[in-house]
Amino acid sequence: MNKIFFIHFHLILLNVALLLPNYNAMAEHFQKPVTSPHVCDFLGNISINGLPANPDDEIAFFDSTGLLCGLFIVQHTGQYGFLHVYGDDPLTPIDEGAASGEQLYIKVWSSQTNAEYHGENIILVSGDQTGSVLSSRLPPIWQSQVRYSLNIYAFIKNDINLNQKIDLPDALMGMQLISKQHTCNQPCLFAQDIHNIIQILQQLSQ
Ligand SMILES: [Ca+2]
Ligand SMILES: [Ca+2]
Repeated sequence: MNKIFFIHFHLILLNVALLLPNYNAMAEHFQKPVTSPHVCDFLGNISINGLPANPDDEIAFFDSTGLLCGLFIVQHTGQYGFLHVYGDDPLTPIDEGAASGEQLYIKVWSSQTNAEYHGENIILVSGDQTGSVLSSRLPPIWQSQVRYSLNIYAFIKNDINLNQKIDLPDALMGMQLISKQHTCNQPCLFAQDIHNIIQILQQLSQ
């Protein structure tokens, strides 16, 4: 076998690998979506509990009926995409995914903690428009053959100190944040009440 054929064969394998969706390798948490010829793409930053998401963390997109129609396994820390979100193919009897203009929902899974984030534990921020990639609408919607930039922040709601559990230090930090934001002229009963509650929480958390 000559060298040129060997290199050519490997280039073909590489091209095939690049064409395949990246979840063929190893989705551990979410199921793989059914593919269709109609695709809307998303990309952007992804963080979990204030830190960039790790390789093997998973992002899933759902249509408004709860059908999983997009999946991406993080490869580069803190980034995702292009994530293909599949649309329904009207020529097939099954429902493959979203319709034009349909709202999309997102879930995130941490491979390190095995925790799933969704609903009010996800904050979405439109990314910048660059070239053919548009800044995503909020909430995100599905449009065929459009690429959107969308940053995803997954976190545990009320975990104010970002230590992945909700306990007294979170309540204490929350009250301290309120007291810093609140200003009023003396005498101020509200500020005194806040101060007293902070003292109680400090004693309880010791
Ligand atoms: Ca269909
Ligand atoms: Ca906490």
